[in-house]
Amino acid sequence: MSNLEIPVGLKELLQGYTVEVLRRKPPNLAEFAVQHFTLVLESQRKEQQSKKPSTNPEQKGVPFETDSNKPNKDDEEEEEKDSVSDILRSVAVCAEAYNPDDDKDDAEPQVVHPKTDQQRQRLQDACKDILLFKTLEKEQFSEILDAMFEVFVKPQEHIIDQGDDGDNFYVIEKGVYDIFVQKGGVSVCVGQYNNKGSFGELALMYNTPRAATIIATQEGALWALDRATFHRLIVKNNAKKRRVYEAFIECVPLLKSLELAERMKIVDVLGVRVFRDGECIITQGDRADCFYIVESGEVKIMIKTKTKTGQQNNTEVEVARCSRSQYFGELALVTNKPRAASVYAVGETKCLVMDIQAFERLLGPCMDIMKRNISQYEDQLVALFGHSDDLKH
Ligand code: 1OR
Ligand code: 1OR
Repeated sequence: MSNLEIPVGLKELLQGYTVEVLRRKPPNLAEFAVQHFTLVLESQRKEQQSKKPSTNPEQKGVPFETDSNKPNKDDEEEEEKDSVSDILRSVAVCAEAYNPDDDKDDAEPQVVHPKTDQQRQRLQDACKDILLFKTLEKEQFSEILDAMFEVFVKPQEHIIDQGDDGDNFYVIEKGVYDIFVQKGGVSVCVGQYNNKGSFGELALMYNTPRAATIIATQEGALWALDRATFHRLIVKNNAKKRRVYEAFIECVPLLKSLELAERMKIVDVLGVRVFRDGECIITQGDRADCFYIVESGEVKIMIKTKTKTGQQNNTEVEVARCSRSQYFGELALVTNKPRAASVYAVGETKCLVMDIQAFERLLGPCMDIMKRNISQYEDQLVALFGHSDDLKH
């Protein structure tokens, strides 16, 4: 035993693994060991590789260089025009698109931006209704809060420019932000965020260029989440969400005409909210910002109408109910008017929720069906109350 030699580096290697285990508390130690040591090996190889003049061939999703796939001279000259970091970036971007379930992300170091209690409280308030965070486990949500950092913006500042690569996802703490989209070479304002909501998720989810330009109209405060953490936690969670909701979303009559890929994009941006029996989900007269699909339970639609002399009736009348796979909350979004009715949960009710920007972006193809149903509300209103002023405003 005395002549047993401990190989150089073994202690550090095992220590590194032990520290990561204690820090991350993985559920499966063997699986985590494979991930951890694969990363160690990769970084060792990268280190060796970076001493060579060629670009790094061992990035995620890139084949090893062999005699048969070595770049030819022309390619090499072309590549030299780009900086190594540009190439690595584009490699990472391509690879991400193919591998939402790749567990390598899990072993990436956790980003932590320390915050004061007051900052954390403000951050928590800003994030409490963010739909993309609604289906996360508590632990993942808390990791996201740790990773977010504060960004203060000035009037006219461009937070995002259409066509750029995506760096961060943003949650609004305060401020008003215009959304511009290029149409036929002209930049058109297609919407606005008013002191709440979030933006910048699309480029990070789908590895696409930024789809819109976002400009602050006044001084504002945002919380940003870096691309890697967004990928590690949100994109991963979305893969799970797709598995859970694929079958349900297929059964929603409103969405029948959409392609599978379009339905999956809806699932990606959906949040889930659970309401207690009797809880008010929508209040008549409020400004609208969301659209709902009932996943389980039931809701009742209640209306306070005006009398023929134009006075508001204070008693609410039940006019309809929606249950599993039916939708509500579209009317105000389509007509750009205040909510036409109040909506209450009947028993515990679970709804899938989509924000107005996603509604406009993704539900265009379903607009005809919604409009047809809206004209039925009007007929019903006339039948019940003798006029349809409350829907038309
Ligand atoms: P992103 O990472 O592409 C720009 O960066 C962000 O603007 C985008 O993520 C969304 O979060 C946000 N179409 C595309 N992106 C939009 C839109 C939008 N609205 C907000 N964003 N449309 C406007 C819907 C009101 C559709 C325009 C045709
Ligand atoms: P919203 O955004 O106005 C309230 O918020 C939601 O209630 C509304 O969208 C519809 O989705 C839903 N009249 C008005 N809103 C209705 C009605 C309705 N039914 C469901 N909603 N009528 C019932 C017709 C069967 C007509 C009233 C007599």
